[in-house]
Amino acid sequence: MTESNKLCNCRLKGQFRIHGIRTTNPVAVGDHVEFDMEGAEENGVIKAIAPRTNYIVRRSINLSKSAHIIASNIDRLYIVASIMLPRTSTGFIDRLLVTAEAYHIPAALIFNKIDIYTEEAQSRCSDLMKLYSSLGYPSYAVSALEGTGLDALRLVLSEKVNLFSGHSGVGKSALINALDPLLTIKTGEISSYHNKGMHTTTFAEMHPLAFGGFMIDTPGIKEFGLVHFESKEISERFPEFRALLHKCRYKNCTHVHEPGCAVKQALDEGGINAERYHNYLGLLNDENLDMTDYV
Ligand SMILES: Nc1nc2c(ncn2[C@@H]2O[C@H](COP(=O)(O)OP(=O)(O)OP(=O)(O)O)[C@@H](O)[C@H]2O)c(=O)[nH]1
Ligand SMILES: [Mg+2]
Ligand SMILES: [Zn+2]
Repeated sequence: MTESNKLCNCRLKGQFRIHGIRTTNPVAVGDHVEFDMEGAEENGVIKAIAPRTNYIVRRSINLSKSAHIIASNIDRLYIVASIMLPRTSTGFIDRLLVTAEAYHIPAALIFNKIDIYTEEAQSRCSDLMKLYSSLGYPSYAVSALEGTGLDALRLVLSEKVNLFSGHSGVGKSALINALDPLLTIKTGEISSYHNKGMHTTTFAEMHPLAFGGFMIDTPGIKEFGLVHFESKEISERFPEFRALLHKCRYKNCTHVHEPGCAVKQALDEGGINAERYHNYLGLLNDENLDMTDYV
């Protein structure tokens, strides 16, 4: 898209290698590029990719030694979640939040499908919203189906580059369509057998919003490949741990079994949420932890 909002089909010229990362896709959704018009002025040739302010990668399924850039130059990553149909666990949410922290992308949470929540699900939703807002992740409850809560969301999305991520079937594409009725992105059914989505969106795509800004819709993910984190790094990606880290007796404290651990103390005193701590342990023990291979 040119500065005057004109769309052009572009191709890449020659070899592009972005410094530092081996990727399966040289140009990603969200990249700012320079291109020359070719032939009949309808097509372009990309000759340069501007440095990215940030990007988010997913490890490639087939080519284990390289990573796939999902998108770049993102203002905010929204984890689209649901308490039901399909359920999003906090383990999944925290893994994505840690990833966003690692890539220096501000993150927020959207709980969709509130129209179908049972009383129990509603109460779980409001507990999680309280928890995550208190950690600095703005949290929203919406229904794409009924249009509930969309005005508040439009307000924060407008004039920004936003990315929606989350499990298949939580309603990422449906929500984008509901936010901007001019869009007609394909949505899919929920499998009645598994209560899961059918992976309807198959590649990341950026959509301009009628009310200003851009939405990047992405394919549903099962789990998020973490890229070269060290144990010490993980605790730094938990904002509520961060302030306590220098108070632990041992400098290399893993906050698991060490005496004089400020994180464990806060956990005992209720200053740290037990579920978050549990998810921290999960990440720490993750067999995929050492993923230096992937980048
Ligand atoms: N009841 C209810 N259903 C919704 C809501 N939002 C989306 N759905 C339904 O959920 C199903 C999946 O929606 P999609 O938008 O395709 O989900 P997605 O997250 O884009 O899924 P992938 O593209 O596979 O990652 C569709 O049948 C939608 O109609 C909602 O707020 N309430
Ligand atoms: Mg989709
Ligand atoms: Zn500690």
